[in-house]
Amino acid sequence: MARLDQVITNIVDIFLEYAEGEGNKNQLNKDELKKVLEQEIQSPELKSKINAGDIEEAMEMLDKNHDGEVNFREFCRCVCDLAKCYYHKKTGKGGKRNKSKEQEGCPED
Ligand SMILES: [Ca+2]
Ligand SMILES: [Ca+2]
Repeated sequence: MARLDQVITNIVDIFLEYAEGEGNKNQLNKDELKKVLEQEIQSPELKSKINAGDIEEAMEMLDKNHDGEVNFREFCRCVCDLAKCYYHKKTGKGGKRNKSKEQEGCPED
């Protein structure tokens, strides 16, 4: 499978795998979200962007329509935001490293 094929199917498969754990099978509740963040994100750089240790905060950040769970659309946005953060880190484009103000959706440490 080509790399983008892989990325796309992975995003969908990971979401579905965790979402069908309990409750609504098309949404991640707090426990499910915590598991995804803990198990599917290992890179410290990305982990620092979304803290599974404070799941209340992570949920608030991701749950754009405020229904208490993360749907696929919200999950995609999260993955996309992480990709953008990684891109900025790698290229130095976008977020300024020594800027005191936090970048929207991509806080710089
Ligand atoms: Ca669920
Ligand atoms: Ca939601």
